[in-house]
Amino acid sequence: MYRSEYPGRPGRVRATAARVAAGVVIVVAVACGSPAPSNESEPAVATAPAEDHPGDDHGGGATRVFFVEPKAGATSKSPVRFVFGAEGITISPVPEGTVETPRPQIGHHHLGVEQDCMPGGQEIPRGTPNWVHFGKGDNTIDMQLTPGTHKFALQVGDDQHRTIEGLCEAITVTVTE
Ligand SMILES: [Cu+2]
Repeated sequence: MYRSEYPGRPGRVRATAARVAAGVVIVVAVACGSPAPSNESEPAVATAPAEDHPGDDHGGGATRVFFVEPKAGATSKSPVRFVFGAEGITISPVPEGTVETPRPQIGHHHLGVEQDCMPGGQEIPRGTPNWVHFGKGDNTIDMQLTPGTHKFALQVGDDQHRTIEGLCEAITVTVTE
């Protein structure tokens, strides 16, 4: 009897363990693992201050993005849970198919690992562990990180994954064992 033992790979692909070149950080990106971003169903109304100069940054109507956790300069054990917050802009899944025109006042999160904030209007790299896209509109990720101090940039991009001016925050986090 013919026995074909196919020595193929085990058919399981585990969550892409992306290794940053320098071996500094090992990121286990499970961004797409959370299937229920149901808390995003309610469109956050972007209130433009009616009587203020557009672009002026008054407390009430400020458009900003920020780390809910960890806090800037925090010390944390691995895995580190990241939670992102945004104000004045709606965080929403990227529409399927080719996006001809990005929807105004709408974006999604990106987490840059060992990255600084990017200038506005630039395309956020894809296919690299250095930038995790949260194209489903989600706002949290657990990351395995090596001990040491790491730098993260939380950057909002539009439906074409282009940075939106001013919508970024960068922090450092120190990871213990
Ligand atoms: Cu993106």
